[in-house]
Formats: sequence, C-alpha cells, structure tokens
Amino acid sequence: DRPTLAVVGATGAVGSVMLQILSTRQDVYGEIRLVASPRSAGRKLSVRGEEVEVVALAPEVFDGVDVAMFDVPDAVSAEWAPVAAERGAVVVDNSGAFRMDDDVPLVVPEVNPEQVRHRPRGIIANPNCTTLSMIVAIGVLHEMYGLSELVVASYQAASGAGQEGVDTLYDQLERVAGKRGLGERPGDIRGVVGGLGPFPAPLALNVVPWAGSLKEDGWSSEELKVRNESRKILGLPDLRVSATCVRVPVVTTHSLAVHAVFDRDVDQREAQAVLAGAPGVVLVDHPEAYEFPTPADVVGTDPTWVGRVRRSLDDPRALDLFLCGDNLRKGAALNTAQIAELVAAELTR
Ligand code: 2RA
Repeated sequence: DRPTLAVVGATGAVGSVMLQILSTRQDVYGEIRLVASPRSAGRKLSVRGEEVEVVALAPEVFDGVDVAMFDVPDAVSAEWAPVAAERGAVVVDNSGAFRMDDDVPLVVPEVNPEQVRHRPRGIIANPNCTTLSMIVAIGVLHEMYGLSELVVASYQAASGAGQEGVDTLYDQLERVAGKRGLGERPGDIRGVVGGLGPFPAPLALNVVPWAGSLKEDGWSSEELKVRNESRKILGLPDLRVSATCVRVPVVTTHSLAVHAVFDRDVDQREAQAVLAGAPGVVLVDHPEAYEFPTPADVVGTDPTWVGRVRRSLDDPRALDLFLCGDNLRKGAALNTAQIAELVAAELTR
C-alpha cells in the first residue's frame, strides 16, 4: 500500500507550491490529506487533479497518516509535530522549531540523505530557504576541496516573508510606479510606499539589510541560521561562517554571493566542471556573453543555479561564486517533498 500523506499548512505560500509539486508525482502516496488552521477548513484545493477539502488541524487528522509535512509557524510546529509523531506519522518539518535539536536530523537529500534514518523523535527538519539556496552547490565543492570558511551575502526575495511579503512588495511597486525622480532624495521613497508589511524599511526601489529577528550582538536570526544549519548539514561543527542577509525587491528566488575558503588550492575550471556535473546544480557561467543566473530566469525551477565562479585573486584556496535558488521550491516545498519521498520509499519497501 502506498503511504498516506498529510500536508499541514496546505493553504500558505509554500503549501501552494507543495500541492503543485505533489501533483507532478502521481505514484508516491495513496491518500493525501490537506490540513490547515480552522480559519481555512472547508476550502477546496486541487492536488493531483482532484479537489480535496481542507480539514482543521486536530489530533485525529493524523490517525492513519504515515508521513506528515508541516509548513506552519515555529510555534504551531513545536506544538503539533510531536502530536503527529505520537500518532505514528514521520514528520518532515519546515519550521525553525527543531532544526538545531540533536535528536532531529536536518536533511538535504543531495548532501546528507543517510541522516533521514536517524530520527529518534520521528521528526526530520527541513533547512531554512537561505541555507537551502546554496548548500547543494557548497556541499559538492566541500566534497572536492574540504570547506573551511564561508563568507556570505544574501539577496533575499519578498516571498521569504510569506504571502504578506509578496503582497507588500506589489503594493509598494504600484505606489512608486511611473513616479520619475523618486529615489533621488533621502526619504522620498519612504514617503510614498505606504505600509511596510513584514519589512523594516521600504522594499520597492531599495535593499534592506535585514531578515528575521534580532539576536545577540547585532546578528539577525537569518544570519545565524545560515551559520548553524550549514555546519549541521555539512557535518562541520567548527566551520567559520559570516553571513549578511539582505532583502531585495524580487518576488521569489533567493540569491547569494559566496566567498568559500577550502583546505586546499582550488582550480576554477575544475570547480566549474564539478558543479556542472552535480545532481541538482546547473552551472551558467559565461560572463563574456553576460550569461549568469538571475532570479528572473531561475524562478519556478528546481535546481541550484551557479555562476560567476572565480578563484580568489588573493587566496589560492578560495572561490567566489554567485548562486540563485527558488526559495519556495528547493528552498522549501521541493526539499520537504524530497525528504518525504525518501521516507515513503523506506515505508513501502
Ligand atoms: C526569509 N528565510 O527569507 C526566510 C523565510 N524562511 O525571510
């Protein structure tokens, strides 16, 4: 029998992408149950070409469920993932609630698929979208050269902040549209964009050096996630990581500029060849023809796109590169679906 799947948070920004992804995989699951907050219960959503009614989150919805995907706020996962696990489901959770717990594996199927089996609590965590947008490519380079340090600047899309982030960006863009001269004086953009939504400054015609919440000594939660999650996924607890996370007026697809330092000397052509041949990675690196990944070209696709691969001019052990990944697909729904498929394969064996 094919396993029964529950999708918790089916009506959110990531949930909608999840239903699209599930619809491209007809033969993995038997029943698919869609679960959301009581507010969304009763809505009908399409998955695998069928209309399925959304049910309200309650302990009984997990009865008979083999795999439960969660894409809900941290507090909701913290409360409900253990309930689903107690009722026998293997939980794949995309919140930050369990990622750094020692007894919860943090899995990227291209990098550490074997970790899926070490799940004493019946919970497997999916990494944050910013980490996920680079880690497949970085994992490949680590295997080749041995990673010792990452210096990262992110260029994060509005949809990382959910549907509210997307709506806020579109509203602001409408308000600035056609206003020539805007952006020439301090504060003039702030004066016209209206509400800031989830962002601490205007996002239209701007960049905002902030994502997440404030942690110690001026670091943002997002920057600490890039550091802690990269260390855990790669199995490098002492990896040196410095990240600066920045929001840009892009709807979907996170980008990152990465300076990666390795244990041994790197070679530009060799690194390009290894990236080009890696599953889940696409190399687009022809600067002479202005060919490199950009969010506008990458959005809606599954792989991690890499370009601008250069050996550092001042350190023969370092590479500089630019990466793009759709933060709702590989950055969230796709990686969750890939983990769930590893579990489903194990359960149907
Ligand atoms: C963001 N990484 O882009 C977050 C979402 N999980 O805001």
